[in-house]
Amino acid sequence: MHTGKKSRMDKPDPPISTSVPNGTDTSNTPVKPARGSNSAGSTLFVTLLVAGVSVAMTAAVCLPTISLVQEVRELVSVLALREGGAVDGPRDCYDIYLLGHTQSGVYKVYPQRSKRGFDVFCDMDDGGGWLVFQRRQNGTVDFNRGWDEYQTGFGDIQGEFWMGNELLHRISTQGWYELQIDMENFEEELRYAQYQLFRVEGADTGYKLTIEGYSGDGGDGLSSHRNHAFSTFDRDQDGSPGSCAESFSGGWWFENCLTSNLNGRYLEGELESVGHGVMWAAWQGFKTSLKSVQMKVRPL
Ligand SMILES: [Ca+2]
Repeated sequence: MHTGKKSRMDKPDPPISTSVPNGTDTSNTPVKPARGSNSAGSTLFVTLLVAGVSVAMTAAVCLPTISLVQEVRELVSVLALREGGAVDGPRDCYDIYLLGHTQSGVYKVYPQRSKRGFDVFCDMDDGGGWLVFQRRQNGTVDFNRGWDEYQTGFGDIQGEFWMGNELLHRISTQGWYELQIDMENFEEELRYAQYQLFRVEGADTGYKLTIEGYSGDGGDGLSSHRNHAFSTFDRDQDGSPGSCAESFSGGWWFENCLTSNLNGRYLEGELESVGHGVMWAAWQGFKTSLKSVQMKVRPL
């Protein structure tokens, strides 16, 4: 399933009315917060709601029906925000794709029905709807970072970046996600690796990796890292007596220690020592660093 569109079978299309992936953060919707206690605010609001509906019903006698429908929709939206309800925006890039956006770029998503939106990069090629959470392409961003930066993300979303483990966790656990890794070496050969199931567990597990079902032509460089927590030079949670992140640089789901490290140092081509560099041993062996990589997820 490397290419080709597909339908999202497991969930209905999101409503278009509240889905605005244009950089607008609906958490900033100018809804005046209730003052005083919540119950007082709710009571006042319900009173206003009843009064508003009564007025609207009266007005409906002489106003077009569509106005009444709009009024009710707005009231329901305000009620949802007031009461801490969810914003029914796009949860991932595939939702955005279903809304008709076919141009790759930065969009806002609301994973786990959060009220806050997050800017992510969507790859609308290759079948469309891919959410890119990692990219290497020229070595302009240093990937040898500590735990906190890998948790919250770093880099340039238009260039090289790591989206962040916490957001990756929230996105990958809101359903069933597949992973695809696109790779290129310095001979400009292209390969990919795809996994039918990919998820990153929560911070309490150390962002443990769940991964199953390899296919592709780049070889399986990740299954051996299955069930391992994420490690950085300042948080060793690997399967080695030493520290893999210290030895090989970057943050990764190190075991003892690695068959891949796509967050390794950006080196060019052949290496003098094994395991360093942007490495995917199943394709290029342990002594070759890749030219470009991107990692992306899409709901099954
Ligand atoms: Ca260790």
